[in-house]
Amino acid sequence: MDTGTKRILLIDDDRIQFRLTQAHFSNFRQGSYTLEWAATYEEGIARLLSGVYAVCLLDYRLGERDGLQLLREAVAADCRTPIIFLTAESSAAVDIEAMESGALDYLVKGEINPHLLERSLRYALKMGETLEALRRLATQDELTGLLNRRAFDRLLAEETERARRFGHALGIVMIDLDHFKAINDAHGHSVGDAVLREVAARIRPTVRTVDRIARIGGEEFAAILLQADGASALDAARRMCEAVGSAPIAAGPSAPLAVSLSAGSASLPADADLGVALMDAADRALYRAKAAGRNQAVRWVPTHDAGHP
Ligand code: GH3
Ligand code: MG
Ligand code: MG
Repeated sequence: MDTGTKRILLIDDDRIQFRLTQAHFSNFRQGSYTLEWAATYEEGIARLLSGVYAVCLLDYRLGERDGLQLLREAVAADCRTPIIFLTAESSAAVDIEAMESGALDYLVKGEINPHLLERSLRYALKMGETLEALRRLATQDELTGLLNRRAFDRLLAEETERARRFGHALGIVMIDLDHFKAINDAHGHSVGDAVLREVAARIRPTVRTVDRIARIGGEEFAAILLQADGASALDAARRMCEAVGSAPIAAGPSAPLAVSLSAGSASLPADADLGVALMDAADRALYRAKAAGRNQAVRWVPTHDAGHP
């Protein structure tokens, strides 16, 4: 756990509450925290979503708008900062609503003392870490650290929808390692695993940080490329081929292994209208790459399978 000073954000339209909270902070017994203050809804949400705060203390009353609204907006924006909700008086209805909307804890303002506040901060921090670890477990491929199949499917559905709504292009690349079974057979499963890890490490830097790469099967990978049309998706597929095929992989006691991959690319809206159809188009292009001799990238062209739906 990080032991450095933690930045805590207070979103509250009341300066007195800020002073009071600051005074509580100076009475903490352990842990090093600094308190920062946002007095309005707009400033609060912007600073919260910046992601630099360890915990956010969010007041129910925020001028014209209320903290529940801000809480829901933050959660909808995938905010990862733990939020502790502050209510003016013991009001069970608001407390319950806050917890159900995504707050990790709540404090009743009149009852707050340094001990209670410190305890709640520590609890929110711990709970936030646990949630983050669970999130990682649910979305990450353990072997390579890439996204897993489940996360990939969800992202693809979301990004397809977004691309359609905003009229953006969306590229996809499907990858399958060439003759991977032979590597396993000749060198063993653990060398195969080491190869898979190195392949992941090599293809990750070939795309931008906004693009997402997943291991969607044993020796199969896929990439979602934001705002990439057919030509740039093919470019990315070629870079991945090159990154893996251009230098042998040292994955065990024997000499470095020559590894290659085949890739198929497709893009929205040119080649498909739905994520599933997009994957299917790229898969067919991948099949063409295999049939054409492997170690290459092929872009989906509809005429390829004309007459063979
Ligand atoms: P092709 O060029 O036609 O794709 O040939 P291939 O041998 O790669 O194709 P195939 O699908 O027949 O074999 C894939 C092999 O990948 C089978 C399996 O032994 C291996 N494999 C699948 N998942 C894993 C894994 O997690 N670790 C290791 N080491 N091997 C795996
Ligand atoms: Mg395969
Ligand atoms: Mg294969």
